[in-house]
Amino acid sequence: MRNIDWERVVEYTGAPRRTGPVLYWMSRDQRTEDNWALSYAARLAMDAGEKLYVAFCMTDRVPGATARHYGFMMRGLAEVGSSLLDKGVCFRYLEGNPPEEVISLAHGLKAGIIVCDYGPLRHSRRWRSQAEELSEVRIETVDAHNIVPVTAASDKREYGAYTIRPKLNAKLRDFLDEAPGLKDGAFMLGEDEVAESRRSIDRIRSRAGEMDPLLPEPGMREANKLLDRFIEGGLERYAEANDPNKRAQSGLSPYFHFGQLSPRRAVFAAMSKGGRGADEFIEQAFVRRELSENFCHYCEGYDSIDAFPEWARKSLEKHRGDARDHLFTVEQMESCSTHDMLWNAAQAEMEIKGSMPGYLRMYWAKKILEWSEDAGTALKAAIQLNDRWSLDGRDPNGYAGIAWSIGGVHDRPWGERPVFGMVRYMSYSGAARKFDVEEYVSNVRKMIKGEEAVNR
Ligand code: FO1
Repeated sequence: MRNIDWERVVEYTGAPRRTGPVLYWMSRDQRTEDNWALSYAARLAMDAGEKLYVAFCMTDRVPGATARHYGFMMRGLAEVGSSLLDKGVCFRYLEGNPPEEVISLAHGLKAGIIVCDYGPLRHSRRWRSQAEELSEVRIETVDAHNIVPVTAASDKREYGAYTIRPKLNAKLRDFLDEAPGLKDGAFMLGEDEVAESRRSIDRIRSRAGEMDPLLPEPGMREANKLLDRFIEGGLERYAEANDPNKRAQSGLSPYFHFGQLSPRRAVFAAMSKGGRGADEFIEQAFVRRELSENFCHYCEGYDSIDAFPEWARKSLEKHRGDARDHLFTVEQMESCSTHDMLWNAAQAEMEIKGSMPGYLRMYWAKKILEWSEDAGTALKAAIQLNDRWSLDGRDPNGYAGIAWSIGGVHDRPWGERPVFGMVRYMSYSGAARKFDVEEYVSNVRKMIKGEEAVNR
């Protein structure tokens, strides 16, 4: 493997590496293809003539996650387990507090090193630091999610897409290689390890529960099929993704979020195809996504108003006392019962399908600012609704998108106005100038009827 992968090791503990099997603690990048953490762990094991184990620990304490999220994730994990079994790698499914369960497995296996995949969010960081306290086994964390590893892209918090874009593009070629797959036969499993893997896969399947027919089909295979369809038929329409009625979204973000598809593979496919829509998709799936990663990596308060730029925080504070035409609680918003039928439709679509068109995400969050007593309350409400109802909730993309909408993160000051101050304003009439609002609302109404029909 090229020495470039060393730059993908974004964190490691001081403990020296010892002999013994290699344990890949899978969490964010739940796939066996194009996964640098898996490739790195496999390389360490092969070079040392040691076994490779992959463990995933399920915890029901991930903030705001619901049965829909677990159902989508667990189905994808069952596919991961089977794929690892085919490649002679033992897969262990654990349940409980991840650091404790993984460390006790590592000690049981006498692992010489633990490889993690990198996630910038608070709970992922906490798991890794707890693991380090619980064990003296060396832990190395690989950035398998970003094309340009987050610490290689920039060593500081970036102001916006315009500052990080040149840095990302300058390194894109260096990091565009596909992560080497596991060669068949590279690893062999004993009888008992095969049985162990099968037991793990069965337990995952039993916990996955019923599949919600309105949600996309999860898993690596499905993700790759969707990517192929999108690149072949949807990419050129992506240029009009701002019109919700064009249904031009890629639909890939839940697969990115759960790591079932590597963003690199999607961006590389768009670059290879080129033409209309390719640049817009690359901007979203590469530049905007890795800007949000930079935001969560360097800004601990990625879900608080502390993350807002000074101009926005001051301006929102100055207009904190402005009269609001409407005030809604999270419950009222969740029941899609505001006065704004476009907003209600977007919220309803997210509750039914687990996603809403990209343009409406910005409108949706900005209206929450307009209808909340202050920016802090609005931020909390938007994050709560997004984490609960969006299939790709709890993702750096979501936190950065909401902080952009409500607190001007990665944006610039606009003309001062009530409530918003100098944070960019979006209006219903502005939306109506961009697309046929009536058409979008009536399509969502049909979706709701359809849903009622399904759930009858
Ligand atoms: N990762 C895990 O290692 N174990 C889990 O039980 C788990 C549940 C989960 C539920 C919803 C969701 O959106 C993500 C979930 N993840 C889980 C993934 C993990 O939280 C991600 O790696 C981070 O959110 C990304 O930084």
